[in-house]
Amino acid sequence: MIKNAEFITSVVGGDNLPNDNLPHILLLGRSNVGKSSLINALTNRKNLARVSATPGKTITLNLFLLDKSLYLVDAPGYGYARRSKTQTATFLKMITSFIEKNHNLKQIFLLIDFKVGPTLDDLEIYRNLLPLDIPLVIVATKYDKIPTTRRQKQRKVIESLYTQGQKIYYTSSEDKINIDHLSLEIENIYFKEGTQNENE
Ligand SMILES: Nc1nc2c(ncn2[C@@H]2O[C@H](COP(=O)(O)OP(=O)(O)OP(=O)(O)O)[C@@H](O)[C@H]2O)c(=O)[nH]1
Ligand SMILES: [Mg+2]
Repeated sequence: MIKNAEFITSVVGGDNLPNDNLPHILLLGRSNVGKSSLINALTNRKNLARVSATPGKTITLNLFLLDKSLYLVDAPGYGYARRSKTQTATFLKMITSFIEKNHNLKQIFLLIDFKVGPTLDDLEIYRNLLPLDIPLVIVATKYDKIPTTRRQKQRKVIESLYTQGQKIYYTSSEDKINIDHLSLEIENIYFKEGTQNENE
């Protein structure tokens, strides 16, 4: 379980990152998919991910330090960033710079809305992320929004679209479904990185 979480800083790309060499996980997903709620659920805090929310939605990446061991990075939703061409360009530049320059980026969590299913935007981002050499994990959010009897069918739809062997987690920040499993996925990265550092 994640015991401690704090907001550290906002960045607009791969520069000015903390120089502590700790691992990073980047959260990507459409606006409203539940990125901030997921951070709050994982860290067991009500408002952590809103600490840095700037009125007018400045486009930044927000770094949250978990257990002094790993950064969870909240990105603006790409639906929102697509409001104008300039914003799309700014968003893509920021994400590309962050991915290219951040040698501590160990994993990307790509969030999709379980009820809505993957949108064209989601699939386009997925295709762009695949060739990068960074492990990708799919997180299907708002699992509580579909009744139990219809979940299996929707899972099949999602699993048929993400065919490159990515792990898929089905989560609900509202009902705390599989939040513990996703926590373990994160803690495995602390563990791996910690072990690696000891051997260096
Ligand atoms: N039912 C349900 N609602 C959720 C869940 N997670 C998030 N929501 C709701 O979805 C809405 C958007 O959640 P946010 O966490 O703000 O989404 P976001 O991805 O951070 O959005 P942006 O910051 O705009 O990109 C809020 O009204 C949340 O309460 C969930 O697991 N279940
Ligand atoms: Mg948010």
